[in-house]
Amino acid sequence: MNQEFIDENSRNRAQNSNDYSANSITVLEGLEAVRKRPAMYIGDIGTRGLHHLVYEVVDNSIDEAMAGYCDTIDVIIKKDNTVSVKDNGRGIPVDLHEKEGKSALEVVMTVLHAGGKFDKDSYKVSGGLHGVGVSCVNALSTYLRAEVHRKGKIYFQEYSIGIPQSDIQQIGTTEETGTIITFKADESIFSLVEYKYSVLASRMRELAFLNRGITITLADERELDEEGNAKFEKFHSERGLEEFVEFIDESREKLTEKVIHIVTEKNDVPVELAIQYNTSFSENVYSYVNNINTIEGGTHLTGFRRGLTRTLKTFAEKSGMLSKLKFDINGDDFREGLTAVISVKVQEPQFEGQTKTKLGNSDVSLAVDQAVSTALNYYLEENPRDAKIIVDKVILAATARHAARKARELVQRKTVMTGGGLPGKLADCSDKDPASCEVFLVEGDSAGGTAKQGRNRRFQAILPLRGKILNVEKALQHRVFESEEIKNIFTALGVSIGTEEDSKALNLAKLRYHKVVIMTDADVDGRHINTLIMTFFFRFMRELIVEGYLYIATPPLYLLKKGKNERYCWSEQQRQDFIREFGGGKEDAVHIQRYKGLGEMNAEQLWDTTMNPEERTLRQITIESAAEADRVFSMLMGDDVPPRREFIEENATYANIDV
Ligand code: 0RA
Repeated sequence: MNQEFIDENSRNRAQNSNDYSANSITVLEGLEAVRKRPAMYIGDIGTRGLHHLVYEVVDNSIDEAMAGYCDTIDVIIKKDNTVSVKDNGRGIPVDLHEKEGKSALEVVMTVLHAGGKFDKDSYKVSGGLHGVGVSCVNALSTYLRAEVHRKGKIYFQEYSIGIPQSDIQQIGTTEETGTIITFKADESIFSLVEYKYSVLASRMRELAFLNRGITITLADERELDEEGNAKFEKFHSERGLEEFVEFIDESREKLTEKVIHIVTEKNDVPVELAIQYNTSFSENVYSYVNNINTIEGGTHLTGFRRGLTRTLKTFAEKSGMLSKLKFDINGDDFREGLTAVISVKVQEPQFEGQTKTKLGNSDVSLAVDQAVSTALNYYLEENPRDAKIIVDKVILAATARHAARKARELVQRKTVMTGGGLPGKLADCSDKDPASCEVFLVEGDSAGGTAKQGRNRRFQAILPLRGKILNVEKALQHRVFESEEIKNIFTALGVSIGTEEDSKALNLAKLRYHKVVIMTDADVDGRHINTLIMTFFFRFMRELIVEGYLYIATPPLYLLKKGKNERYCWSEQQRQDFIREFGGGKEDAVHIQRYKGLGEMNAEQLWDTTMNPEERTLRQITIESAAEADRVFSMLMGDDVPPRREFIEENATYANIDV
């Protein structure tokens, strides 16, 4: 940062207003705060935070679209990972902002939380996760250019790390209106400035589904085809969430022909929802508040569940279909094989929870409850055949749950009979204080054996798992509890699922280890197993992730040797570095051992690189990353459709490694 330049700059423009210098200092302090603690504003400075910059800029254009003034947003990733976002809205105002003594554009671009504040007419709902304002993006960019097409004229202003490089300038005339923001993220702040096309594409697709009628395009100029054209996709949805649900369920077999879809407003809360039942056994309900995926749910989700259960139950009782049933039906039974998306717009959302993605506003609950009730009642009346199919499915779910409970009780009784026995395959540790104990879930018996030899048996336990644990997405609940591997996980960890009829709640009171570490091979298969195990924990032991007890071990990819020099490497970069340092840049001058599996390491090596708390790196699984794994998984793995498998291989890293 060039101190002299700022001083000069603010001195020159101080004449505009008496307040100017005071305001300008506040601005600099604000921008500096963002640069000092970027994670506080955008979540983190890794891949996720980097992509949030783009979301933040696009969100502003989406707001303009929601206000009804914009229908097209074009996003371009340029060769050097500069990103540009163009919309055809009204253009950010450029007139003098009296109080601040500078143009409105400059205020929006440089004052924290200034975006949209002075436009009372616009329908603006503030975002929770990304609602930090475009000024944060500006502060974290070495270069940013804002270009405004408005009232026949073209204006622009450029900034560096948030500081204006000159006053706003007029450069020409135009017939169009809109805003173009072009920025280059600061490489001294982000560990890597390289956008992932697939990550941006999923978010743009999601936004198009959530905001019917607008067109979002994404172009990647880093990747040109033979004719020199950039990679390009266009996202547009006329039917909104109805199409979103069809997309999610693309590889599932649907139970009814039509998606149940409603767009409404209840008590001033705009609600849109879409519902479809399929033949699977899993629940896939995604909820959004102001376009933000509320992973932790909240009042809108509670309202949805309550409305769904009550409406279907009343209908089923009235129709007499439940009279033959010998046991009760509970809330979960109405959601087996259910795919739904709920989207609400809330003026002043209260976000709670670990990742601030849980809606707290209590009035939203009733609004969604009423919306689902209206939509369902109408649908059930109009489509009696489908109504019967849905109720039959609910009865099937209740029956299966009953069977599952029996199976579970059998497991628990057996456990008691064998003296509360731990699984035979578990090599337990000697310490008994959960806070200092760890358990490694290890893929395969042979790697399990190595881990047993290598561990510190005082506080490290080993549980070998055989092959791929059950794909819980496809399995019936009682099958899940019949699986040997899964029973072993439950008993080894000392947790149980509520035995009361109505409870899926997890009992963590007797959890035996406060670190549960997934340890698999560092290859595609290993990553796949990681995703499976994470999906299992996300679906059946979510509380354990929320409490921060779940981790992934990171075994090395290579061992490099040159004479007496030996080094483990975890990345291609580290490998190249070693070759340069000790092999004079020649690959064949260095002995390279590639670890395809854990089994190729001996016990001491495994301890040194992966298990020793002094040396190892454990990645903590966050509820966000687990939800992402689950989402990629359940959206794409409903059935093993070959083209989708390819997608998973490509995105496997994104699904698990980005924690
Ligand atoms: C406030 C007022 C007005 C436009 C905008 C904000 C606006 C902001 C962004 C950010 C990206 N694209 C945008 N487009 C518009 C205009 C008020 C008026 O014209 O009366």
